[in-house]
Amino acid sequence: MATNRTFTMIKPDGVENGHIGAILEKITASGFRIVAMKFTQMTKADAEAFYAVHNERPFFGELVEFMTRGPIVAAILEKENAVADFRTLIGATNPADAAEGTIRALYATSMGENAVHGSDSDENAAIEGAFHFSGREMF
Ligand code: RTP
Ligand code: MG
Repeated sequence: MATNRTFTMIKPDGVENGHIGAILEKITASGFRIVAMKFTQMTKADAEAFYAVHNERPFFGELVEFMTRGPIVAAILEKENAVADFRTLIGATNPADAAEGTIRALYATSMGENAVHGSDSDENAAIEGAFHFSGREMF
C-alpha cells in the first residue's frame, strides 16, 4: 500500500481539555510520522473557508464559532494508507458511535465538539494541508 498523507487538527475542545499530549502520543504510537505541525488559531474567515463544504448545513454557524474560539494543533501526518487509517483511529463523528479506544471515544464530548479532525480523502488532505502550511514547513 502507498505511503501518503493526511491532515489533522486537535480542535479547541481537545486543547482546552488538556488532551494535546495524549492525542499526539496515540497518533505517533499508531505509526504516523509528523510531517508538519503548529499551534495556531483559525479566524472566522479561515474556518468558513476550511469548512465551506458544510456552509449550507444547519450546524455551520455553530461549527465556525467552535473552531475559532481557541487555539488548535494543526498537523500533516504520513503513513501507509494515511487517510483511511487515521479516520479509523479517530472514530465516528459522534463520540457515542465511536469505537472503543478511538480518539473520539476517549476525548470527544459531543457530535460538535469531537476533539479532532481527519481529512476524508487524499485530495482534501492535500488541500487542507496546504491551507495551513507552506512547503518550507513540511519535513
Ligand atoms: P471532521 O471533518 O472535523 O474530521 O469531522 P467528520 O468528517 O467526522 O464530520 P463532518 O461531517 O465532516 O462534520 C464536520 C464537523 O462538523 C461538526 N458537526 N456538528 N451538530 C452537528 O450535527 C454536527 N455535525 C457535524 C463536527 O465538529 C464535525 O466533526
Ligand atoms: Mg469531515
